[in-house]
Amino acid sequence: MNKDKFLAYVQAEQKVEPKDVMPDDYRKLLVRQISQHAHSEVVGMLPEANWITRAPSLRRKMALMAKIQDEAGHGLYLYAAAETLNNGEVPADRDTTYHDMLSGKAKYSSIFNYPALSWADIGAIGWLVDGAAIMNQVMLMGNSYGPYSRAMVRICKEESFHQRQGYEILMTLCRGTKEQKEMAQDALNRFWWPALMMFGPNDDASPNSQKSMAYRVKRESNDALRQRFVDVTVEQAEFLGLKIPDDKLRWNEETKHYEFGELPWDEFMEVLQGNGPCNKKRLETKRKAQREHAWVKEAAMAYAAKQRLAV
Ligand code: FAQ
Repeated sequence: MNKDKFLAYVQAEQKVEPKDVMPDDYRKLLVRQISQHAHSEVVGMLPEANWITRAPSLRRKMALMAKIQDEAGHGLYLYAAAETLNNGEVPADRDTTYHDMLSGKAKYSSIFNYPALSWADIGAIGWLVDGAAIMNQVMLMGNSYGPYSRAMVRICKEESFHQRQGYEILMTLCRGTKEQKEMAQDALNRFWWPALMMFGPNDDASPNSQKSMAYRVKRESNDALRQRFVDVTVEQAEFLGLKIPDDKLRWNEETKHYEFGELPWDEFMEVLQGNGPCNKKRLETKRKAQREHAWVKEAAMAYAAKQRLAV
């Protein structure tokens, strides 16, 4: 199939499946995005895992553990979806994609390079980080690659629960003591701008967007999704009695959207280059786990091989 025919096919909302013929740059674009998305899910477990032993009650601990376990599952669906694109020329097997993350070659979401310093941060991660992730992922349910699109349907169902558990943590803190409310405000102050940066660079500085939208991988632009996130989140902050840390934030009656200040793009670039507050720590934690738990993988592989021989 030539590229024009392929474009017409996906633009007519037809799904592409693993054995279908597809252009190389479509395959590469998907492997890049799906595997980076998978890395985000598994690195994203780390800031929250830091709070499991310190959750303030058994109920909170159970909900947090369930959420973190869900993120591991999301990573699994996504690595499996990426693997369906492996064709030798464009390597996408799990070991290769995972090692690209461990070596620092492949990216994961910038947001997970920020620390979770207080219990309120766990609320802010659920509310803002999962909230931003859902805004982006609802659009991805309609992407043109079948395995990725189906993985997103399952992931989105679980993300809604994550967002609510975060918002509920903050609601409890905001109705608590003065110190608890201050802790919630401090978490919002630190997570607001990094959450907005999750949507990626502005549209005019986004090198992949045009191709991705033509191939119906991305269905909406970085800026359009960021604007929608701001529009729904400002009102949620008002309900909590918290102030968004942006002096330029105001409702525009004509556009029916909130206007907001310029994002700290220098900080975004630093984080992408590996110089965020936790980049080195996150990668070292994952590398250490890979080294120290290699024997578990080897034992599982040996057991699977033995089972196959027995059949
Ligand atoms: N962080 O040309 P664009 C979650 C990179 S899941 C790091 O606009 P694109 C769940 C981008 O890769 C969160 N890098 O790129 C959870 C590209 O570099 P490359 C993750 C970023 O792909 C919650 C370059 O900048 N979600 O949170 C970021 O068209 C709680 C130029 O950018 C997904 O991955 C960033 N924020 O659009 C888990 C969703 N933004 O690859 C645990 C799927 C951009 O050319 C706890 N991904 N870059 O070297 C996407 O929708 C897209 O890839 C975007 C970026 C929108 C992230």
